[in-house]
Amino acid sequence: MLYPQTNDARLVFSLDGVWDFKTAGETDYPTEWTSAALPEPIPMAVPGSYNDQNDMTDLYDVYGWVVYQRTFSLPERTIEGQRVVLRFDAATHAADVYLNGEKLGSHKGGFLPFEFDVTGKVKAGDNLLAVAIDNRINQSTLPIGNEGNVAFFGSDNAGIPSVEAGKRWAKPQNRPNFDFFNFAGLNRHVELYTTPETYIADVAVTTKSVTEGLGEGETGPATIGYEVTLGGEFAAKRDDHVTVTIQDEFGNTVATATGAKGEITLPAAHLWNPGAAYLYTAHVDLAGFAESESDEYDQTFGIRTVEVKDQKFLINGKPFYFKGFGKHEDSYFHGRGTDQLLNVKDVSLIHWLNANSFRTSHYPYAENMYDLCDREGIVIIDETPAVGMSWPQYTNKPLFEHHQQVIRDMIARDKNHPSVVMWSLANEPWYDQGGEKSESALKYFTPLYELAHEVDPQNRPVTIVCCQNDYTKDLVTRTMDVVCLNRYYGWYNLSGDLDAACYALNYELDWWEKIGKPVMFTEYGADTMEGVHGTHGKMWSEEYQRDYFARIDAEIDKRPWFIGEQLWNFADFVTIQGTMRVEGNRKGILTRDRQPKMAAHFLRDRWAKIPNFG
Ligand code: BDP
Repeated sequence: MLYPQTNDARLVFSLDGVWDFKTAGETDYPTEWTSAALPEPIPMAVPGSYNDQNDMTDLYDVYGWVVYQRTFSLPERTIEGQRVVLRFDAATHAADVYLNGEKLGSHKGGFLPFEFDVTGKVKAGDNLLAVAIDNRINQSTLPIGNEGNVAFFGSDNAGIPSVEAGKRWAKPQNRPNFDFFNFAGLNRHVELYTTPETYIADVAVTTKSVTEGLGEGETGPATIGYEVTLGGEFAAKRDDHVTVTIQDEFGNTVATATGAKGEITLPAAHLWNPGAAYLYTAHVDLAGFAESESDEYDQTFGIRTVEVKDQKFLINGKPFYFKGFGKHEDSYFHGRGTDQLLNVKDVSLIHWLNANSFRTSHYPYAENMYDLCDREGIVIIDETPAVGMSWPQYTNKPLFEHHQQVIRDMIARDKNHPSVVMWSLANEPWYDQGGEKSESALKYFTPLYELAHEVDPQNRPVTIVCCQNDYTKDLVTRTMDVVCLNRYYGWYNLSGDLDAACYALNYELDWWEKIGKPVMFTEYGADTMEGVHGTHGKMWSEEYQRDYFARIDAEIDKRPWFIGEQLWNFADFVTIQGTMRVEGNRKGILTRDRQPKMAAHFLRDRWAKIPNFG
């Protein structure tokens, strides 16, 4: 699905702004709210999570449905004879969409785009758009929610003997099987856009070969492949009406090809490299017999290869070392709402820290962050929202099918980003129980691993991020292209004892060495309250976090097949309330308002000395 774009053939209308909003029921919403103005609505900014936008009601406590509404009008001349599409960059977690009282459809999953063809349904003049959104998560959604009275930190009924069997005193609430707060709503942009009736539906660009070993600023021959998919009535007959023009960073044409599919060799190509991005544009033209059949689209791309070989992660044939973190889309007031200013700020901090990469823990992020990373030479591990899984979900067929869909949609959306170098199928599925339980996880994830390889035109490496576990019984992690470890030796395990933590880590790493795959950290860290200090750096102090990274990092430095360190977390973030967290997860090396803790300075110095390649 192409990101909407305005050009000679297309027009985008933003539907961002202040919408009307109302909380509805736990399991439903009044149907009249979808066809007439909402009674006594409150204002709600889009994009943005609704949870932190109003102080008269506790929107952190919403469980179930809410309804968003707005009106908009379009000049007739802009939509006449055009295909008109209504697009949501995301709606978290499930949505029913109504235009002028008619239900357009539903979508499940809170982190990927979906759209509806509204040609003939959208009118010139006033239109009423209503979106009902459900924030409930359960055993068949991604991410996973617990049902019943199982809480992530703390519980409700447990341990209260006077509670009658089956009776719940606690109010119904989401019980995420993960710690980040379940921010919901229209977190991302909403747009209407037009295309001609016969249109460019998709563009995929791949790198076939590059000149390996090029230094920064050097050029050499490279071959790229492209495939354009057309949509609309005449799509089948128009493949030979497609022209692709490749433009360099300055907009100069460097090559042209005709036909919907082909290969192009550039004699002097600049490669996209971490820390040294170079972006080309594939300008795709569809020439029709009539204006309604003529379309165009600009797809940016980078020329680079990615491959796992001999326990190394190769970008353009050179061994890459990941320096960075897992992040969250999380900020004051916006919740998980798209915030370009914050993205720009975070990217500047990534540069300041001398980091080169991050993981989109624990869901695909808004597209504009990937665009920024393409441009800034930052490497991304792109993760699905499959967080909190465990047995018996590995035998849940509807969940498996949803997981397949999410993988397809994520790769379809992000396939052209040079910043994306690896797919993560899931975060910390619990699968080290042994026997039939471990086997069922292997049966569940093997086809997903194969699917990711199959649907990615660039065939990037595929991984799964595994939790602190009995690695000898974990059958899945070792089958991935890269072994990604979330490890908390010295925090959740062997808490406060860094000598023991280093010993246990080495013990485990000796085991992984025999597996023969490249290994990296995708999480390790320690909760740290800014301003807490101590001469001997005890847990929660800024000294402890710094010493923790210094000690653990010294151990991984001894292992040449250790291909990267992505710590947990870039910044503090909000979690569900509970007994384990004070104002959220404090493992950030930055505070939630992006100020550095002591460890950030240590890592900045460390990462300055570790090159991207080597
Ligand atoms: C890991 C999870 C991550 C948590 C982290 C923690 O992958 O989402 O925030 O632990 O507890 O298990 O800090």
